[in-house]
Amino acid sequence: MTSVHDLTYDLLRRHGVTTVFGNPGSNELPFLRDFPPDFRYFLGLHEGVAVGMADGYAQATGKPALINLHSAAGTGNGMGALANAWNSHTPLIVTAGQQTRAMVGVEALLTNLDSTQLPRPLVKWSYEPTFAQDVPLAMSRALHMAALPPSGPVYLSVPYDDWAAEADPQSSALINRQVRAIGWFDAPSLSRVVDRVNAGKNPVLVLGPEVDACRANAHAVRLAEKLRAPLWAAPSAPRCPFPTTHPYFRGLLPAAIQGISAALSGHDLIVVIGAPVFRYHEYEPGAYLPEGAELIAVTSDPQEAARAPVGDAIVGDIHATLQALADNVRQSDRPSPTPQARPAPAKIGPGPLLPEAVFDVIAATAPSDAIYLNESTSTTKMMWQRLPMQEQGSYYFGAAGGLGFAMPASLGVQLAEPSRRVIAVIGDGSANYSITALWTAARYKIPVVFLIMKNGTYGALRWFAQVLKVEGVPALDVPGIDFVSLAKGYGVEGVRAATADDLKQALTTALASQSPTLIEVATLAEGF
Ligand code: TZD
Ligand code: CA
Repeated sequence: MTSVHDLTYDLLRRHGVTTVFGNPGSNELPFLRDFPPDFRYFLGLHEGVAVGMADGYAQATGKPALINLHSAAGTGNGMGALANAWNSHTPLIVTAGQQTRAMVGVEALLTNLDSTQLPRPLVKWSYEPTFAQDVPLAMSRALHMAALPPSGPVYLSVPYDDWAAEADPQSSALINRQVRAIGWFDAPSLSRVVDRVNAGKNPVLVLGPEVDACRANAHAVRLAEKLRAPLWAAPSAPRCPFPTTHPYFRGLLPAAIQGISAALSGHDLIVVIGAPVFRYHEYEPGAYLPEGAELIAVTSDPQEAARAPVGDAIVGDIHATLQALADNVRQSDRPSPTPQARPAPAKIGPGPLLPEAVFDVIAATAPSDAIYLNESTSTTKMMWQRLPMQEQGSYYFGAAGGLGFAMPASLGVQLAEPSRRVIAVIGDGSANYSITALWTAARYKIPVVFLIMKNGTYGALRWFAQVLKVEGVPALDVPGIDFVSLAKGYGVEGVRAATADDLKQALTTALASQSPTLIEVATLAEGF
């Protein structure tokens, strides 16, 4: 006989899903029994770390990743990280062990009450099989649902006695099933878009994370160059869709209604690809678009298309759309957009470094294909200005703004990209939400460089308090955290850098190492 357990592992294997991220409890032990040698398990000491790692891994591989959490409490601990995964369309299969079927009714300890409701609304689909033989079908459906566009997290709760049950022999047919979404343009739809783009007198492109996620960055460059259109990264972009060193690149759009229309003013056509219109943050009421501008958006997500307050939208495959546009738009003879001035090197005085100076040191020291994770919340704009990000998959940021993403996600990205170096730039506030990721980095020797920007405060909140004109808010400072000691406690090499030279030296050593390193650098909290 074949057990539900063995058939499910065969199914996962066939989908190439042989990496499990998790934190186990008693309900999960029957799933993890006789863990096959061709599978690997990465233990997160907190579920936010397990989900964040899987998020980074799935985004960097472009494939679904499997997570195994402990019942309701484990799911709850992972929910903050799930908010980020939901917003970045990350294909994740979150599984959780349910109490054994015979004891769910009496609500024995570790019963996941209303299990399918718990992770909503941060999953596309949520399910608990009604009998053991339904588990392989449920897992098959979860794998397909997570990956189909718009991709995203799904949830599967499995009573622990199901794994030992005998599988329905017909379930083996699931193993070879393929389910694919294919996206292309029919000729009339394509020529309608191409005609509109060609008709633009002064178009501008706004590119979002989906461009990077579907590896269409090179088509984006081709499109921009054919149109001779300047180009912005979408507001709050959690990935970098375009080489930041390209002369047409303008930067990261501000995340405010008024700020966006100001930045895009003068353009008669705004073409948004792979982003919602728009992911705003601070509220600056005003016109959604500059005077006289039209907008066309392309997204894989019907919700994003439907909720945009202005413009037309196409729901489709981002890679196919960018390729078709780049192939079919007319080569413009407009003058090329003038390159933006590079920021001047930051001043270096005595005492703590300006954060700009930290980025200058990183830019001068890191390899050109380095991958950056950002969770230094008050320095995002200068990071985009100062760090060269040229290759696909060079930048990741928690897509819901939920802190605790970057430390674990950097581990997942590094596992997916062993030949590139991963540098996670993290604020001294943000570093605490998933600090136990340090242990996982040490345990599995994942050579991420954690660079902690220590300004002693929740800088972004101080800035926001100014925006909102609120005073007297308690709890905005986080002084006195010794990250070098924390690193050592979790088994990671920790160093303190006080000057730009120290930092360069520490970063050079860290990048030459095969093990993780944490570098703590004191920075100035400017303007707040
Ligand atoms: N909790 C969670 C899970 N996510 C959040 N985004 C916040 C709280 C609120 N928050 C922000 O949005 S930014 C921020 C907080 C607490 C300050 C982060 O401070 P930092 O970085 O030290 O990491 P800066 O550069 O000093 O802002
Ligand atoms: Ca800080």
